[in-house]
Amino acid sequence: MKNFMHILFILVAFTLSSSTIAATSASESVTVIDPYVRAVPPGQTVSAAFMQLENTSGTMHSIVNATSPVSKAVELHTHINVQGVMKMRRVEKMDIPANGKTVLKPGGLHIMLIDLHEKLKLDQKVSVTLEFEDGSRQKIEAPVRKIMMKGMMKNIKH
Ligand SMILES: [Cu+2]
Repeated sequence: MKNFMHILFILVAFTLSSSTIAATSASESVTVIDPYVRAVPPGQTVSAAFMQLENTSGTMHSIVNATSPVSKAVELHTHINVQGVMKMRRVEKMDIPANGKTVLKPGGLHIMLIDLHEKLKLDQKVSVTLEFEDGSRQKIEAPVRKIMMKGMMKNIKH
C-alpha cells in the first residue's frame, strides 16, 4: 500500500507539472509595459496604441489581432518608408521573439484604432484586448497621451 501511494504521488506530481508547462499561454508569457494611446485633435477619427511587449518565455509569440470598445475597427499596422514618405501598412501579426522585446512606437509598429466611437480625452484609459497566436487574450488599459512627432505627421499617409 505504501508503494502504491508513492507511485500515485509521483504520477500526480508528474501530471501536474506537465500540465503546468502546457498551460503557459502566450498571454501569460508576454508582459505589456507602458501602453498608451495617442491623443488626437477633435474631428480626427483614427488614433493608435503603442506599448512595449516583453516575452519572458523561450518560445516566440505573436499578436494576431486586437479589439477595443473605443473604435469600430482595430488593425495591426507598421510604417514603411517609400521613397522618403512614411506609409502605414497592415500586418498579419506582430512577433515577440523568445526572451525578447518588441516595441510599438510612433513611426513603427502600432495598433491602429479606426473610426473612433468617442472623442478621446487626455489621461482617459482606453481598454485594448490583445489576441495571441494560441487564442489567449490579454486586456490592457492604455492612457491617452499627447505625442510629439517632430514634423513626421504631415508625411504619414495611408
Ligand atoms: Cu496605422
